[in-house]
Formats: sequence, structure tokens, C-alpha cells
Amino acid sequence: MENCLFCKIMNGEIPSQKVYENEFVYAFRDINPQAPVHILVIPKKHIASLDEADAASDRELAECLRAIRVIAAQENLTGGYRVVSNCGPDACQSVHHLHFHILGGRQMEDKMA
Ligand code: DGP
Repeated sequence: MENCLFCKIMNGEIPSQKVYENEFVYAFRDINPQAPVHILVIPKKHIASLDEADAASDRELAECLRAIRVIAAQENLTGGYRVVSNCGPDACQSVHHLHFHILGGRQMEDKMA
């Protein structure tokens, strides 16, 4: 999609530190890491958030979730990791292309908010 930051990253118009890619998914390091490992996993198909999940196929959505496990193993996150997807203004979503944050490499706090 034109003017979407993450579409531009996925297309190589904006540089990123790619960690994983397949036919359906692109994953790269977050520019402002909140943990020693902070990776964003996006579907190549542009949808704004999980709220638009019906605009993507089951395969496109499932491939994102399957990629998370592969990336976690690649990054040696043997102690575990957290997965977050901010959806809409109350969740402070700032980039409107569906993405899953993978956070790991440190002990997370025992609360979500
Ligand atoms: P969210 O707030 O959930 O929409 O997360 C958006 C994330 O995107 C945020 O953690 C910072 C990251 N981000 C924003 N711009 C860029 C960029 O140009 N490159 C990379 N690698 N990450 C970015």
C-alpha cells in the first residue's frame, strides 16, 4: 500500500534489519527496542490491524504466528518471549500495518499494561 511505512520497509524502499522472510511474512528489528530482542513480524498483505483480519486469508494470518516460533528459535529465546499486537488508538498503535512485536532476552514484568 502506498504511503505505508511497513510496506516500504518490506519492499526495501526503507532499510531495515531483516531477520526472517517467506512468501507471506517479513520480520525485522524494531527501530526503538524495548527489550534486548525486539522484532516486528508483519504480513506482506497490507491490513491495518487485527481489526481488519477478515481482509486477510487464514494462511496469511497463520503464517505470521508460525513465523514467530521460528524467529524465537533463531534468536535463541529459550527462556520465553512475549508477543504483542497493538490494535487501535486505545492500544497506542502507531503504525497502521498489522504487526506482532516479539519481545525477549530479559525478564518481562508480570503485568500487561
Ligand atoms: P506500534 O506502536 O505497536 O504501532 O509499534 C510500531 C513499532 O514500529 C514501534 O515499536 C517502533 C517501530 N518503528 C517505527 N518506525 C520504524 C522504522 O522506520 N523502522 C523500524 N525498524 N521500526 C520502526
